Amino acid sequence: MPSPSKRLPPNQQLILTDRWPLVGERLPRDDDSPWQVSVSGLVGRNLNWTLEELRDVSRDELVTDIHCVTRWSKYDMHFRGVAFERIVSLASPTPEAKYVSFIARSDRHHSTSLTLDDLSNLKPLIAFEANGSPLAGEHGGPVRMVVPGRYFYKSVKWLERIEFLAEDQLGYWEEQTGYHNHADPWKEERYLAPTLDKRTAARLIAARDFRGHDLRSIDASDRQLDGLQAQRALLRNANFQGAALRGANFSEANLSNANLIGADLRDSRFQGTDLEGADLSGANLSGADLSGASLFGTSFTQHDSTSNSTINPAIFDDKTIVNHESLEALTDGQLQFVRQHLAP
Ligand SMILES: Nc1nc2c(c(=O)[nH]1)N[C@H]1C(S)=C(S)[C@@H](COP(=O)(O)O)O[C@H]1N2
Ligand SMILES: [Mo]
Repeated sequence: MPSPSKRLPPNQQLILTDRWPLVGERLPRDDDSPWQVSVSGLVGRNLNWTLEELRDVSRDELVTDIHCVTRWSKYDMHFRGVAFERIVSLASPTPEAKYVSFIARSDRHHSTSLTLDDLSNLKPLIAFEANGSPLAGEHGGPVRMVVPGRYFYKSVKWLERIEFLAEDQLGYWEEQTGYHNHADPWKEERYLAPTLDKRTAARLIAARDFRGHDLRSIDASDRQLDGLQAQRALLRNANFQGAALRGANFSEANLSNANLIGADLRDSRFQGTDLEGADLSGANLSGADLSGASLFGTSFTQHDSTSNSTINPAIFDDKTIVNHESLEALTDGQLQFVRQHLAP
């Protein structure tokens, strides 16, 4: 365990202790057949349990901190279930097995994978209980993976299948949204390198029209983009630091983990925008409309630990709109700041 001062990985924020945000799918597949958890692939023995049988394998405990890629963290979660290493012993993977894919009982057959080496170091748990109660359905109940030491997208909810493989099988988020396949929060392995080529990026920036485009990780820092049209654009991890974005329209866009530090966002629109993990420190939000925006892990100011004070605050005026419901998602420090500076 890292020392207390080093306990929070870089650029993460602590969520209030009584909160546990919901991320990704909300429910398992609607399916009447009995829930089974199977182990297959490159193993000496295929295994197949009912939930009761799996629960009876052991009652192991795991206390761990959760770190979501959208920048919220939660300390000291207590989980109970079956240690993954027991499954490895029971299934005896063959020497060719190098990867493990965890597949969910969900409509999109959600999955994620890890190397067998990482799994033996990280000691994950097949969890049935969290903090003394059965796992809530929305959090992956009756059974989910909990993988310590990786961003939480490596922990599949509603576990149904475990496959031992010779070649990697990229998971849902890794494939669809470009989340990093290694996902180490201490190395900030959030995203793979951008796939967008520089010429396309330059052309779209010149046209100031991003509508509906997939522009993940685009670098538009310090650009003149007043009046930008970016409705429904995919802008995860985009860099708009210091950009001029007066009157820009980001309605229904995805700006998860985007850098908007110091941007001029006067009279801009973020209606229904995903701003999870986005950094708006020092941005000018006078007249901006953030109604219906999702604000889990969003920052509006930075905290300087040396002077223990707030630095680089966002600017609000009496025309800035943020819904009460959206504020619920902020971390404590951010909430206090916004409450103090936003007109009631
Ligand atoms: N089946 C399934 N598992 C999933 C996801 C998902 O969308 N579907 N999202 C992942 C992500 S990104 C996170 S942060 C955690 C969220 O778990 P929680 O909703 O219990 O907080 O689940 C992970 N496991
Ligand atoms: Mo996540």
